[in-house]
Amino acid sequence: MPEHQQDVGRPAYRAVIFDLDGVITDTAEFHYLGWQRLADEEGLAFDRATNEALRGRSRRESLLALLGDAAVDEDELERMMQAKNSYYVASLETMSPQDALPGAVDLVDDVRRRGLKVAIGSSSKNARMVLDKLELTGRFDAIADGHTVDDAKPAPDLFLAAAQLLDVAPSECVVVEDAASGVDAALAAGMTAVGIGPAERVGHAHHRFDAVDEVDLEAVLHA
Ligand code: B16
Ligand code: MG
Repeated sequence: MPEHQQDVGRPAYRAVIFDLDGVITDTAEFHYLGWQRLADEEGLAFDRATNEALRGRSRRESLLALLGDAAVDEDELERMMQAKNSYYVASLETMSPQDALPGAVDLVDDVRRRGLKVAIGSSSKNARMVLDKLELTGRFDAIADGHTVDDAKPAPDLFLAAAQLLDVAPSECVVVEDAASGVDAALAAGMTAVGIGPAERVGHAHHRFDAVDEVDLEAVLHA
C-alpha cells in the first residue's frame, strides 16, 4: 500500500509481539503434562479439553480454574503451583534450538528484515529460560513476561507493556497468539491479532492460520 494511504486508516505497523508458548515453541504441551500430573496426584478432574482453556493463562489462574470450587488455602496453592512448575521446568531440561516450532524463527527474522521491531509477550515466568534454551533471547528487542505485569492475559496489560518497552503505539502492533485468552488480550490492547490454531480457539482474531509456518506476513501487514 502506498505510504500516503496509510495516513487515512490505521498507522503502518512498527512491531510484532510474539507469544512464546505455542507460537515460538510447543511448550504448551509441557504445560499440559505438568497440570495433568498435578491433577492426577491431587485427584482432580482434568483432561486435554479442559487444558485448552488454560492456554496463555497465568500459573495461578490456571490452578484456580483446575481447582474449581475446591476450598484451598494460600499455602496449599503455593505448594501446588511449585509442584506443577517443577514438573514443567524438568521437562525443559533437554530443550535446544531445534525445539523452535517450524517457521517460527524464520517469521521473526522476516519481521526484523522488514525493519519492524520484535518482542515477546508471554504470561510465563519461565519465558527467559525457554528463550535462552532456544538461543533466541538476543533476537528480541523487548521481552514482557510473567514478571512484567500483575494482570495476565486476557487483560491487555502484558501486550501494552511490550509496546511501551518497544516505544511504539498499540495500534502499530501485531500480536501472534495461540491462545483464546491471548487473542482477547491483543484485542483489548487495541492491537491487530493473528491467531494460530483452530477457529474454535482463535477464530476471533483478525487473521487466523493453522500453524506458524503458514502465517502470510505480507497479507497481515498490508491488509
Ligand atoms: P509459567 P504464553 C503461558 O505462556 C502458557 O500458555 C500457560 O499455559 C502458562 O500457564 C503461563 O504461560 C504461565 O507459565 O507457569 O511458566 O509462569 O503462552 O503466554 O507464552
Ligand atoms: Mg501461548
